[in-house]
Amino acid sequence: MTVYQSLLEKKKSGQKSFAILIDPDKTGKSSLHAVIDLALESGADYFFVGGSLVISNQLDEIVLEIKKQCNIPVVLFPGSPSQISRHADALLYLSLISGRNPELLIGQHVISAPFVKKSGLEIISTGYMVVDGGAPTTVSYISNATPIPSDKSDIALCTAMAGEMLGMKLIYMDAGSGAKKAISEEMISAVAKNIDVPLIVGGGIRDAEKAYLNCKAGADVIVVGNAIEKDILLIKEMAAAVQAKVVI
Ligand code: 1GP
Repeated sequence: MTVYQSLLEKKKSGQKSFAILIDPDKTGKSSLHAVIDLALESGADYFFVGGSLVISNQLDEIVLEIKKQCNIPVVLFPGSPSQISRHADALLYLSLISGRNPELLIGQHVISAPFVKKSGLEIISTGYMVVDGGAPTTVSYISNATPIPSDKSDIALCTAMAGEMLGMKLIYMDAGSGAKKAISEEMISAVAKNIDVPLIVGGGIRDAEKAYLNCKAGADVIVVGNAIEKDILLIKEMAAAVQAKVVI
């Protein structure tokens, strides 16, 4: 089963997913092993690997190490076309639909298309929406694009609807890694009610309660990176919150 098929199956059965974001710059081998052990123990669904800035040369090594240790699918979440490892299972092919920077909407895709196609990776077209996280984040700075204001749920829902109608298979709403303020449940719910494709939500999620509330609001996949880097044991709590039956 492809990664996208697994996402669709889970959505159909109302099952939520928990994705652990691994930033290759911040992850050494020993901490990676500890994260993998906890991910297996807690039933985490995916590893997302990438970041807005990847300075180190460790991407392949990290992906290979995860693949060696477990069967949890590895999904690339690239900040630039250089962040591609053919050893991963799938690639979120991100177009920054919340911004008006043509390079991140289509420009970089054109330049890297032959290379991406040759990688043999499962390519998942993803409408990427950056939402204001209360202060500039790396992604909001690097993308050179204005994030969606955090209280403008109508802009978010129209953007997501447009992305879906353009044929994108996923919508990823992100307040940016380490965001001061995570995306509100109100905005998540407005978007979730208006699209049929799976909805990924991340950025600034620091506790299990917020992970649970985001699922209740309609997120299908919760992505957490920063909080886990600070306290690895959060993996268990977060996974349990995401797996908890959401009562609506
Ligand atoms: C960032 O959505 C991810 O792009 C995860 O954010 O690192 O704040 O959890 P955090």
